[in-house]
Amino acid sequence: MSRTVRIGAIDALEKLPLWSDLPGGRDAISRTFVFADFNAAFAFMARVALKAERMDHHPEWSNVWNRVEVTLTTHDAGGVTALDVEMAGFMDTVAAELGVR
Ligand code: H2B
Repeated sequence: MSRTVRIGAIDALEKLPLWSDLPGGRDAISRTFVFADFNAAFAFMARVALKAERMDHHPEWSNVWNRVEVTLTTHDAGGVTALDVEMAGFMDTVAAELGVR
């Protein structure tokens, strides 16, 4: 069962100017974070991981050295929900604190 109502990427992106929708029709939002080095990128991931566990809402992401590529969608709902907007906003805040480029 959906934990929350699907709002869709278009509505979500109105609140998230640094995020994009995905090509190919999947209802999800993405952002690539580039930090000074691996230490900052991994600090970002560590802080987000704790938040994800608290929310029971987990990003799809990959990391190569100073770069973290993130896709957010709510699997239970089959698309973007308020949970993704909350997580994206949290990521933006943490990334800014860690000096994202
Ligand atoms: N994360 C995301 N992004 N979407 C989900 O639907 C989701 C999740 N569901 N994390 C949670 C875990 C679910 O698998 C557990 C069983 O609540």
